[in-house]
Amino acid sequence: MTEILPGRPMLVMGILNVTPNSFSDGGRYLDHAAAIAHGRRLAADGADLIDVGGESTRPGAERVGSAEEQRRILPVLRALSADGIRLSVDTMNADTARASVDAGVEIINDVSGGLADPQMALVAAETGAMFLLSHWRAHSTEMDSRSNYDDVVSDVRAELVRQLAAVEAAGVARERIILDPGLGFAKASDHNWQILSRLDELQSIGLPLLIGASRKRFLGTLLDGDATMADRDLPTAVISALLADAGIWGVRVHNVRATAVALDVRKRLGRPSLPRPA
Ligand code: PMM
Repeated sequence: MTEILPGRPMLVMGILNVTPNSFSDGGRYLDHAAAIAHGRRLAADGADLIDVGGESTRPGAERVGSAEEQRRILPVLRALSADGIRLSVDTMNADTARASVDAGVEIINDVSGGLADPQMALVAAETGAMFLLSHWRAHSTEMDSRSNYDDVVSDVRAELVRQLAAVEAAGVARERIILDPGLGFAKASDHNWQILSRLDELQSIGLPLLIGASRKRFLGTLLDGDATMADRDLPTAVISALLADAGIWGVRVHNVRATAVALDVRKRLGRPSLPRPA
């Protein structure tokens, strides 16, 4: 586990949503065999770690129960883990997080930052998994109405610091926590751009940052109205390269190949090299 501890080079997390309704890949990998095959492809494309989720958090999405969530993801996690592929789980349910760690997961990626399930921080503490703590205000059915900020960066920072304290108080070691501003979660388009342009204010908290910009709605504002989801991979990859320059710990992306190429371009330009985590 030490290879992905904070302070290491930028990590590329590949996204695998085993859901019928995720905004960009919903329904494509609901079948276990298709999901496992895609996970293997992402790893071959250069993902350091695959983030597997069984519940969509797209705006408006309804919750699924943790039993169904686990039915979707556990066989996929077990198969990828048996291949030696490193894993995180994208879940807001503590029992799913625990079962996923048992299946070989190293990072609990809770987009609610421990707010949705009061047991989550305790499970993170007990299992010793790393905890990816995102800024979050409300579930998908109401998050769009919660995007009111005085100053989005200061407010997100303050709320992250507050939740960080709560998670630490539950016993999660600070050195096992990674922060994420939660792009698209209770954020209007311009909020996401402001966060990306002022990441140093979040880095000053002193913990590693992971950014999930991939294919999100705000990138669509750069593109023609008839642009496809895949068209958002270009701005996503550009952002990945710029984030590497900014010293960001990791990115969560759908198109791993595009981000890997962007990082290679950076390297050819002589920017400080980014050896991949082992
Ligand atoms: N975004 C989504 C899901 N999980 N996890 C983290 N840590 N950060 C994110 O920005 C994030 C996430 C929504 O995107 P998806 O439906 O494409 O997975």
